[in-house]
Amino acid sequence: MTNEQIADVFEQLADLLEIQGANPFRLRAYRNAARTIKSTADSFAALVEQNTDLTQYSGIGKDLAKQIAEIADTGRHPKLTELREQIPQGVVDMLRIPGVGPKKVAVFFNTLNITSLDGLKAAAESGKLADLRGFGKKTEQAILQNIDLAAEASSRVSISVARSSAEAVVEDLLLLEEVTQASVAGSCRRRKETCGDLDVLVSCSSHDVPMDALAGHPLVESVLQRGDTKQRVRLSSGIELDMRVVSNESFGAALQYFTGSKEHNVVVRQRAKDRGLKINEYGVFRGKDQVAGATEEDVYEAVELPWIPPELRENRGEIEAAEKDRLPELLTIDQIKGDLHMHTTASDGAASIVEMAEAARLRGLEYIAITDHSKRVSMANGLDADRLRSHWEQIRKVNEQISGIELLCGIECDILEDATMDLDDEVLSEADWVVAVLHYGLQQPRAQIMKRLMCAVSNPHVNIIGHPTGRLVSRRDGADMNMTEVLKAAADNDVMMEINAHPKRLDLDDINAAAARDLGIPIVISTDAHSVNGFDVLQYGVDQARRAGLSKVDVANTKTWSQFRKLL
Ligand code: DGT
Ligand code: CA
Ligand code: CA
Repeated sequence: MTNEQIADVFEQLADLLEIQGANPFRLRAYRNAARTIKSTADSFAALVEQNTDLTQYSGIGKDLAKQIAEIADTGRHPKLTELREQIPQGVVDMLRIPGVGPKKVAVFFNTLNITSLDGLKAAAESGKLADLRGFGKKTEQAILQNIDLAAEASSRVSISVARSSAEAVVEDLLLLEEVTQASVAGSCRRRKETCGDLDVLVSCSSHDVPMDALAGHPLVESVLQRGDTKQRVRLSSGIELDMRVVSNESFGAALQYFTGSKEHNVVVRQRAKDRGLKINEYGVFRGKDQVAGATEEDVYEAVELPWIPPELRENRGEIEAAEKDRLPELLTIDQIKGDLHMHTTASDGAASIVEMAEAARLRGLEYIAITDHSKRVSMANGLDADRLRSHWEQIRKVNEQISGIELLCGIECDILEDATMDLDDEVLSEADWVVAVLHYGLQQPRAQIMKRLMCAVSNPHVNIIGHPTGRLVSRRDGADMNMTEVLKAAADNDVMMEINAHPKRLDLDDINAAAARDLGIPIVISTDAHSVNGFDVLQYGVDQARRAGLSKVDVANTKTWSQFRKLL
């Protein structure tokens, strides 16, 4: 169990208990514990294994320590299982509607007996919500606006949840003596930003061995279906997982087939047909003879193509590129040398400058930019010019004292609703690195959003636009903008574009990042870390860049410090 997974159990518990109207102190205890677990660098599962006293961590008492140990050992929490049986999934799904928390959900469930998103939509449409105490027309409208997005989201999970669960299952299957090969497949292997379900392939002489192991796996809540070669289970996180057992001779063909995408596979199958071959999940056949199928490489070779990285398999030009031997050499995570978007305790981060710098150095980074919030984000204790200057003073001091890593004095500066920058040019001109971002007024009309972005792009001190669209994956669409125009202006003004690596953002997305690359705009993949663990999300940004077909040369923070300094 990762810290994130353990924290997630407590967050779910708190939400469900709040829907039930539990004591606020209890809820707060669970939420505080979740926060502590998520922002601690040490693995709680490992601490449990070493019998470490967990009560030394803030917000964790004896009782919670016991619960953590149980979750780490079994992957389960009896109270959570009990609550899930009492509260319908449809009620839990309502929590995904932006602006709807457990308190509102409790009212829908307890007062109106609504148990599904459809039911909630109907109630909103007939004006029933506006009549509730503490609600109004405005809330009702907001719910109606966001409910479809929530309905879609409730059936898909973020790539971060998908990857950590699927990879944990595969790792454990590989420990079985009888299992010769195992791999993640499906959209998770293609690193899509969300996954509908997880797909896992195993090659094994016995079918019962991996199936029994999966059924008893700590992440698995229940077995939904068990056939001869396929088993479908539900994980405690709610997502479902398909495992298929195949033979070694078919492993490559099955991996190719179940990795998809369907669109990619349609073209591959047609190429097989054109060559008098037949391709399916068991292999590539000429008549009755199997000519390929043990590895993916030989499946592609049979249709006269080089192996194509899974992230590109969306039928978006990869087959043509492969045919001409022009597949990009995709970026890898070890090529990233700097991180240029992060927060400290000066605004809403959990760690100090030194702690962030040391954590970054430990991860092999050569340089970082500390980019706390500007004053408009008062909720996050954003900095005005005076505080910013003294913060930079601190950063310079740390930079002198610490070796092996360079610190840049940066700022995440808001682009205000009236199309001006939150901080004056004078102070921005003193920064090493300025990330300009939209946080507020994302609902403004396109013309105003464009005016704001143009203001930022044309400002001589702005280096990069951070999370350019402002979207939140499955939760909120980005601001209304003409991305092509924005990118052209960025290219003309030598402004870079960020891929924000946080799995909730992934902004730019794969398509826009490819468009930026095509215009020659340097891309920077940054974590937006708010704690030392925040650096962990880098992988998701790299995945998104790979889906965009980006190579090392396209990504500015692959440069070494001395090269990057020249770019600045
Ligand atoms: P998801 O789960 O919605 O995020 O997306 P995928 O791509 O993981 O889709 P899934 O789980 O339905 O199936 C996994 C892969 O198996 C899919 O990418 C391609 C292959 N596959 C599944 N069903 C079919 C089918 O009916 N025809 C073909 N050609 N391929 C299929
Ligand atoms: Ca899938
Ligand atoms: Ca599936």
